[in-house]
Order: sequence, then structure tokens, then C-alpha cells
Amino acid sequence: MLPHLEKRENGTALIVNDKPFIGLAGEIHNSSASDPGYMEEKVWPQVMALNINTLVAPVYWEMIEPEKTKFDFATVDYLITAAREHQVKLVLLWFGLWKNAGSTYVPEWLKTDPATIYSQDQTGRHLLAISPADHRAIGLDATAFSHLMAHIKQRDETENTVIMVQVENETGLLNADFDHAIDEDQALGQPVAASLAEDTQQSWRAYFGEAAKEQYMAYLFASAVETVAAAGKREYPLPLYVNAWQQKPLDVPGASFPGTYPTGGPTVKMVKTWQKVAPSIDLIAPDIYVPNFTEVTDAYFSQQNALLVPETARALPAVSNLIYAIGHYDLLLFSPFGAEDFFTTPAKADPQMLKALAIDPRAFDQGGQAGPALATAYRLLKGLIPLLAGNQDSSRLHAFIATKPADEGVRVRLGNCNVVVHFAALTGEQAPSAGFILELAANEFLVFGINIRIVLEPSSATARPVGLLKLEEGEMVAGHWQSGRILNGDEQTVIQLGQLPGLLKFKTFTY
Ligand code: N0T
Repeated sequence: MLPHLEKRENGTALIVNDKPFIGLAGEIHNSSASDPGYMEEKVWPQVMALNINTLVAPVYWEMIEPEKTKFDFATVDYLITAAREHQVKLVLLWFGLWKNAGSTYVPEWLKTDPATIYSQDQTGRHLLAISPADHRAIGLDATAFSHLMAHIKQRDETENTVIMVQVENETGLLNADFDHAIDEDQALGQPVAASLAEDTQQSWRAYFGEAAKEQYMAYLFASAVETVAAAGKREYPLPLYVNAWQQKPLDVPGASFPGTYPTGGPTVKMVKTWQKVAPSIDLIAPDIYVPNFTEVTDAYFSQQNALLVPETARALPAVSNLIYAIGHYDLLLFSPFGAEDFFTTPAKADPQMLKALAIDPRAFDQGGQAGPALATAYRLLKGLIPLLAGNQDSSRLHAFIATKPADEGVRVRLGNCNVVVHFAALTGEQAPSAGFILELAANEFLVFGINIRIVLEPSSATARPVGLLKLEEGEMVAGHWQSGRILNGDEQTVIQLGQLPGLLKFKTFTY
């Protein structure tokens, strides 16, 4: 069976080669996949050291269709072959009409075609972004994308190295809150699209009020993406998703209004519109560079019962966020951006980005520990996938994360006792405390986490004391626990996971 999504009661599973799968991934820099030599030398050794099971890599329209209707899939074929050699899966990103709210990856022949319609800001100045009302350009993108999907099918249908495809990249319009290539009064005065509101003759303005411009832009971008996605899906029906550049959280200083983030893109507020207008898109995914990670993931999960994080900052907090998200949601894929730089450049968030988001760099700048921490997390999580994938909603799994420095911990009720999880990150320079506990059998547990300390407590004031029957280091290999040190004596006084993610198994008893 092709990779596909399976709806569950409390989530969604991604089925790959007939088994639930979680993408422990990394996304490479934008230009890396244009050169196989560069990939061999600079990218693969670095990303494989992270213990990824999935690589997220772009496909560029300008490279696959350098001349109109003349296709060249060499870069795609290279990625598929190299991924197989490295025994990882691939998620491909279609850098087509829009990439970060711009049209930079559009082939020359279309960029320079006088018939191409560029978006305009309020003063009528052209933006380097093709208008989502340019139906001819959208049709050409759909044709190119359908060729790509047909090619992937021909190369990969029997192996399923490619498991998902992202359609465009961070769509929406920047530096304008409406595309003035379109007559605003005429557009917003017409009845709202039937796909968004049936049985109404109300205009966009009357129906959406203040939000009319953004809703209209979302409708245009989602319609365009639907045309492209549907054309690709007809050739090869892999799961398709879109990613979203987030609106800056309102409690950080500096304005956040449509156009300071790509307006019309699938942000939290526009998810419903995108779902209605773009049914060929299976998932809507947040790129999370903002500090309120769990707020964003909650907002996406609650609206679609599924979550993937295709981009996030290359910094220590990402590791804590991964651990929490994998224990709390049916997480399908997690993929920090700039994966080939985890070990080469100290993990710091991009200063430009922090400036644009008006975030204090100290909140992100976590030194160079992010590489080893992510690599350790991925190594240990790989073995846990058979236990976790598709089961993350289960009542046997308890996840926690410190979301503010003042968070001290949580208390979890487990079998015959209570467990007090102390959040033990000592300074803001360390990864925020996070973890999850998985109940394996009666009074037998796995704990996976970073910067936490666990204390057992009797289940009530009158209950018998509770102790550790056994505490082991180790890992899951092919579905079986492989024990390392047995911790007793001095090493057993606390259950503790430090600055690198760790996995422990413990058994409790009352005496
Ligand atoms: C991301 C990445 C890549 C002014 C940025 C993040 C990737 C794209 N965009 O390194 O370009 O292809 O999807 C946007 C983050 C918003 C912060 C404001 C920046």
C-alpha cells in the first residue's frame, strides 16, 4: 500500500510500508539539493549523524522545467537514490509558484513572460510574488507538479522512499495586506464563495467583517494550491501537506498584522478556510520559529486531529518540544530546519528571524548542544516508534514540558503510586525540561526525557510506601528492551535524566 494517513479516534497515523511511522527528520537548507556533489560532501554525513529516519528536501520548479514542457528530473532521481542508500525516507517540498511568500523558484521563462501577473501592494508597486489570481501561472504550476508526481510514481511506487509531498512553501502575501492586482472593492463586494458559506448572498465584507481581506487572500491561495495539489494527486496520491509561516504571538512587542506574516497562508486562524477550499491537501502544518510552541501545536492539532512540524528552529528547545510533542499528540513528523548545520555551526536561531519576531535572542541562543541532544533523542526514539506511532493518544502515555522558567513540575498518577516530575533545567541555557512516561505493564514504565528528576510518592496519605523494584538504562531494539546498566545503590536514589535525552525503565512496588 502507498504511504497514507489513517484517521483514528484521537489522532491520525501515517502508515508507511504498512506500519505506523513517525518521521524523525531534518530539513536541509534551501539550495543544498541543487547539487548532488554538495549533498554527498556536506549534507549526508551531517544529517546521518543526527540519526534521522527521514530527510526533508526541496524540488525546484526552475530546475525541473528549465524550458517550458522540457522536464529534467535529475535532482529528484538523485535524492531518491541517495535516500535509499542511506536507508531513510524522503519528504519532498514543491518549491513551485510560491516559496516564503515569493515566486523566486519560478522558471525564468515564466518570470519574464509579459503575461505573468505580479501581486501589487497598496501603492500599485509590483511584488516579487506571482498573483494568486494569475490562473494561467497556476495552470502551468499544476502541470509541472503533475509531471513531478507522475515521475515519483514511476521511480518509487514499489519502494515508497518518498512518503509525503509539501505543496508550495509558506504561501501568502508579504508586505501587503491585500493583492492589489485585484480590484478590492469589486472582489470583497461579491458574494462570499459557496465553499466557505453555503446559502448566503452576503458579500465577503459583510460576512467576514474585519477579516474579509485576509479571508479572501486565504481563499485565493488555497484555491490555487488546490488546483496544483489535485493535479498531482491524480497522478500519484501520496499524502500532501502545506506549511505555514506563523503570525507572531501577540504578547511579544512589535506589531503583527496581515502582511507582516504572509497573509492568506494557512495560519492558525485560516486553517478552517484552507480545509474547506483545498480538500486535496491532507494536512496543514505549522513551521514553528515562534516561542509559544505548544500553543501553536494545540491550535493545529485541535483543528485537524493531526500534527506534523515540518520546520522549527535549530536550537535546544526544539529537542524538548520534540519529546513533548511525540508523547502528547499523534505526531507524524518533526523536522528542524538547516539540519546539515547542527554540528557545523553552533545552534542559534537566525538573528534576522529573531529581529522580525521581536524576540530576545537569549530565549533561543542555546549554545552548540542542540546537535548531540537531537541525535541522542532520535537514536532512542527510533526504537520506540513501534510502541508510540499511532498510540500517542493512549491513556498509557503521559507527556510533560516546562513552558515557562517558573514551571516546577507535574504530578502524574501511575499504577500503584504517584510520580512527581521535577523540572530540573538549571539555567535558561539548558533545554527546557520535558519528557513522557509510557506504562508498559502493571507498575512497569519507560521514561524518556531531558532535564527531569522523578520522585515516587504513595498513591494516598494512608497507602504503603512505594519503592523502586528495578531501574535500568537501555534502549528498545526491534521491539525488545535491551538492558544497559542496572541502577541500584548510589545510582538508584533518584530517577534522573540530564542534559542529553535519556531513556530508563523502572518497576515500582509497595512495601
Ligand atoms: C523558512 C526558512 C526557510 C523574516 C527560513 C521561516 C524555509 C522557510 N521560513 O530559514 O527559508 O524554506 O520555509 C519563516 C520564519 C518567520 C520569521 C520572520 C523572518
